[in-house]
Amino acid sequence: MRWPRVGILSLKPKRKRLVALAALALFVIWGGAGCSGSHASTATDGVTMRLLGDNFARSQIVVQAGATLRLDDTTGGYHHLCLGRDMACNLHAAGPEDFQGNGLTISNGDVRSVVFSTSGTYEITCTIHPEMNLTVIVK
Ligand SMILES: [Cu+2]
Repeated sequence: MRWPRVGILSLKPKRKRLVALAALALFVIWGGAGCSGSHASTATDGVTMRLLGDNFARSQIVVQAGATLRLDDTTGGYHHLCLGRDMACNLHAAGPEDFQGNGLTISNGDVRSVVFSTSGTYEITCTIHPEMNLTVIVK
């Protein structure tokens, strides 16, 4: 009967430390989220690309480096966008974090903002719609 008591007693300081660590982690996460939210809302300049049901409104768009590209899907459809070409995500391509890897999804009615911070030419594709290729030229 002594074994469990000793075990519980010896765990108590560790649990206190765990609770303190969890509280600290929550504080850091909330602080970070508040920061990124305020940064995102200040980036208001940029250009808009309209999304249609199964394509981009245009196949090419020019953006200034550091400016925001607004993806306006208010009269569009459901899309899955990533860096790549012809429905295939290029998992190693450089570009805005939102489009990297498997990219992002956007639904009819949504407007998403993506910042292109580095000049260059970026290919964006939709993994759902075969015609959906966009070239973003960042100057
Ligand atoms: Cu699409």
